[in-house]
Amino acid sequence: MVVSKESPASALFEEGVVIAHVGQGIAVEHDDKIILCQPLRKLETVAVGDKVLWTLSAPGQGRIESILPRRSLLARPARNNKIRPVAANIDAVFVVIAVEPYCDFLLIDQYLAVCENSQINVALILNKLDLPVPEALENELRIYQELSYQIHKVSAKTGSGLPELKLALQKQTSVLTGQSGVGKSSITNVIVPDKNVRTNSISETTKHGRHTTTAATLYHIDNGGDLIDSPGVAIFGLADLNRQQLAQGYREFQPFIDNCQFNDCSHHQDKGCAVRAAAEDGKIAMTRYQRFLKLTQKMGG
Ligand SMILES: Nc1nc2c(ncn2[C@@H]2O[C@H](COP(=O)(O)OP(=O)(O)OP(=O)(O)O)[C@@H](O)[C@H]2O)c(=O)[nH]1
Ligand SMILES: [Mg+2]
Ligand SMILES: [Zn+2]
Repeated sequence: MVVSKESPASALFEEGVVIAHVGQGIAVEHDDKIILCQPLRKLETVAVGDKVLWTLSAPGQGRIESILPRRSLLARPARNNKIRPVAANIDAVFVVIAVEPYCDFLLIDQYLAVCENSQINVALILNKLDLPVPEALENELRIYQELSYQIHKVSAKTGSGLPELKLALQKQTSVLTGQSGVGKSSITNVIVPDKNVRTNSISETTKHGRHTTTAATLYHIDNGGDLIDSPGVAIFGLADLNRQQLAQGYREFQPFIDNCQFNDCSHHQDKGCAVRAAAEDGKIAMTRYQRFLKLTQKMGG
């Protein structure tokens, strides 16, 4: 509890954690209770995981007065070239992929590159192991394993692999991210059994998941960890990465980048590019290199 000198009318500042956006309001958790809060108008956008100071503005209603310093932040692009914070104080991102729907590796590489640049730990979760795993998927995943990305193989349906995953989630704040329908909420349901996370079946015809989770939500695990289940849209993107940072975000490029002939090498058709040479020599996986090129094009050349 902090006593404010400036606003005697609302002298009691309490600390809380933002656990979700609810309509126009923000759910803040304090002492096992959840208070619906409005942020002060001048405040920058509040993110799930933010630690905030709030005051009671009406019975059962609060006002967020300030956001405490963040130790990390995931953001996504918003209108007017702006960046919108989506999750704060994150220690680890777990990118969930599944046997189905078909894995979008461009999205995976994007998540990995962002985490490499934000000093946030990142690992993969392969879900739906109760279904047969196509060889092409196994082969692509092997590349990530060789790059020392940890892959947790689980089935939310049978529960296999989940006790091990729960251990990896302990004593830290983690985010589950990934395409719609891969099973983020289903995994959350098993790991946080007292939370009734809505799940929906994938539409049989399109194999596209419906966006069952509409807002990132923070849950507590009984082993001291916090888990944020996020919606199946890109909750963070290349928002504030430039081209150099994207290249650094491909961790296997790092030993080659300094050997490129030009400092501003785009690692594309440039003369003397060591990264491209490494991809052609098989020292860098061609699929990863090609996705890098695709992402740089997406960034505008
Ligand atoms: N066979 C199988 N199906 C699963 C498994 N885990 C989840 N599903 C199914 O996959 C579908 C999508 O699961 P969700 O947990 O809603 O997926 P999500 O990633 O949270 O999706 P969004 O909230 O839309 O991002 C549901 O029909 C689940 O029953 C699994 O381990 N095996
Ligand atoms: Mg979900
Ligand atoms: Zn180069």
